[in-house]
Amino acid sequence: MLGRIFPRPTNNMTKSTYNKKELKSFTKSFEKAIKILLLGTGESGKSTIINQMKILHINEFTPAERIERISVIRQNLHESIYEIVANMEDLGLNFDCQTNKNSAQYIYTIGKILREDFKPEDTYVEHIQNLWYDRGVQECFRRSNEYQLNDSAKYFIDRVEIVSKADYIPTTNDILHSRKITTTIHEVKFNVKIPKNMGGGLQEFRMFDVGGQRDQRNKWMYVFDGIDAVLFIISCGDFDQNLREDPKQNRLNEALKLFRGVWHNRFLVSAGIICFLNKQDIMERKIMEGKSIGKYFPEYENFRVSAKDGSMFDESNKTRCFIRHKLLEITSETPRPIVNKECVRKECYFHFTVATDTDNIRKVFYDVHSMILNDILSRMGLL
Ligand SMILES: Nc1nc2c(ncn2[C@@H]2O[C@H](COP(=O)(O)OP(=O)(O)OP(=O)(O)O)[C@@H](O)[C@H]2O)c(=O)[nH]1
Ligand SMILES: [Mg+2]
Repeated sequence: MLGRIFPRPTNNMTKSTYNKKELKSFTKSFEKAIKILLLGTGESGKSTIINQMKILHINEFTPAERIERISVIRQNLHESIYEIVANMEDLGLNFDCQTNKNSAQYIYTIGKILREDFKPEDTYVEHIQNLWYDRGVQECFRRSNEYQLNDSAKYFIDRVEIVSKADYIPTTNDILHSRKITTTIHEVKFNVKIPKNMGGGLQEFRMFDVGGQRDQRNKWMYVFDGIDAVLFIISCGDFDQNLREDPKQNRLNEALKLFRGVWHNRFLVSAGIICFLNKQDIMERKIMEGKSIGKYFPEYENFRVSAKDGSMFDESNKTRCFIRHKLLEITSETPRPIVNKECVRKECYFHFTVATDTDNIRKVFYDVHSMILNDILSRMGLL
């Protein structure tokens, strides 16, 4: 049961009192929007999901919105190469040659934050390309879990020539890969069609995006009221990284702790919980590179994948099942006593996602929406 994922029926109808016509008018009567709150640690992918909702259910980005993103993207790109070269020495790495060392010096001289009026020129592009082909820099990039680097570093450095053009306009994919920390509460509203066999019409959604870093979480409670479902986003690619805000704390561990807090939160007890196990692409890439979650979670070695969940010998499959298992352990913990027993949460729904992939999110959101509709119908006794 999803908790209060749909508003409760307000009349006393029972199964025998419904017919198709009534169902249609009843579904139409759900004009109250479904309120979904996105929660999760910093950089888990919440704002990227909001961007996907814009693409799928509102409209693509307007020319003005694209232009507005240029400076964010250029800053993302610059900060990425800056962080990589700044960490070379700490990791005991050397540049291939003096020319590349000079390129690093050029980047340092600009500084970490680009000036507002910064215009990338050909020399800027050349220096970044020199650095990107450097074997020491590549090794430093490969070891980026040892310091803080944007997940889209490679995406933008690979595109340095395009991004630096004077007439550059970000593509939809560029916007999905860009990173801008959330520090306020954002709301998006959109309508989704209800299938004809479920009564037809339109369902309004209201989605709330909040900042996930530690110092942003005190704002969360201002949006808890009236929330029908929480979409908890957890980054599976985080298993070998530490927090930006606390470099001693493993990011995945932080996400699990945060999930426990949300699951048991008494102000959210009547909200349904849906969990996106995000950044499957990054998790898979890391495993291909020979990294293992077992180094950070020793219990992984003894973890067994059940037959229905696929191969035990596919490390990516085992890793994602292990992370889901850690979340399931939390959902099966004894709940704190709650006054209204009807509100005790029973289940959490899991989806493996890549938030930057529109096709993946289209499919997952379709499943989430169908599940919500089925939930309301079964609560009405119609399924
Ligand atoms: N490769 C890949 N990158 C992703 C995925 N999801 C998000 N990202 C990237 O991760 C970065 C952070 O994503 P955001 O959506 O800004 O994260 P957030 O949860 O809103 O972070 P806060 O606002 O700090 O709470 C962005 O550069 C995204 O493009 C994914 O599934 N795969
Ligand atoms: Mg955000």
